[in-house]
Amino acid sequence: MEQGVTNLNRFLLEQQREFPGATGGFTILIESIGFASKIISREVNKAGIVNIIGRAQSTNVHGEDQQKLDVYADKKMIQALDHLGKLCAMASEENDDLILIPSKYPKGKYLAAFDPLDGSSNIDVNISIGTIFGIYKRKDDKEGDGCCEDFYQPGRDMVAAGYILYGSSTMMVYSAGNGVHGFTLDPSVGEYILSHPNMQMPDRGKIYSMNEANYNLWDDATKKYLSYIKNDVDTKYTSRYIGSLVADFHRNLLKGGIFIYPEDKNNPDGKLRLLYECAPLAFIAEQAGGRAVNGKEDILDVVPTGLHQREPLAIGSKYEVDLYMKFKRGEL
Ligand code: P6P
Repeated sequence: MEQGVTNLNRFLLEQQREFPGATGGFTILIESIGFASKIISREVNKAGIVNIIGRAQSTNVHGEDQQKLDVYADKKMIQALDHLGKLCAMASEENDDLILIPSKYPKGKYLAAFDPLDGSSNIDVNISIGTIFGIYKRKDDKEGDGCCEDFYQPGRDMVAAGYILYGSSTMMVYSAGNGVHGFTLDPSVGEYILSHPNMQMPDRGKIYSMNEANYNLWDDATKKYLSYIKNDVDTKYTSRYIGSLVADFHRNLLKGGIFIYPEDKNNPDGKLRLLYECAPLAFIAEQAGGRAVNGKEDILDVVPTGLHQREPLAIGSKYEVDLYMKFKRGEL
């Protein structure tokens, strides 16, 4: 009998069978993130219309007041995850403090960190944006509420990470440490369909993504690296910079290349957040054969000391990232 298409649920169940001890908790978590992303995708895709015709009413059918899309996305992620009994805490770019699980719900051993809608300032100009997530497991065997310190573990210890790209199509890309897999949303049935199994980042690329407006703020090593890349006449690099991290990363994952948001004179730790932006994408990059560094060490070896810690990021094809590290170490 022909197998037919593989949707996210089927893929997760097949993956789960490869882990005999699996309880299915992780599967429910990823499924639920998938559900939240479908709701977010629907809102993102009608944002333009809302701006044109305005909302029919000031509140939606659930009585929710009109909100900024990133606040809306944050609420949908929390609502999709807080009752599952799999999490003991969440951390979100939209919430300064740790998000605890309401007392009426059971708690679990996982921790979820996410940027619910990265690049939301691009919505007004109809540029792709994304949700980024990382799933950690509490290190101790404590029960009950998690705490900030439970998140202070190297990204290498994540149990899963991924993103949803709200672009020309909506795609979920995730890894649970067993390769990187991409699913494209079929809106006609509301299912994520496996479209990119075992994604591999090209060893080297022809694309660099950097906001060169910050050039004068960068250190000499970064300036020398960019000059080297630009003068590589054999490769003939091209510049692509969308200003939306998930979109820039996703393109480089498929085509090869490097994205760099380095530290600069005004931002000694760069702009991007370690816990729910750099680390989850670094997890994906390494699983796909690429690399991610902060200019000194691999992103996945950095232990956070705060939920919203910023970190310089250079991420993409191994060749371009290794070369960047040679410049940052003064070897070139
Ligand atoms: P800049 C979007 O605001 C974001 O957080 C990332 O998605 C994006 O890569 C970066 O900031 C762009 O920052 O300073 O170049 O506009």
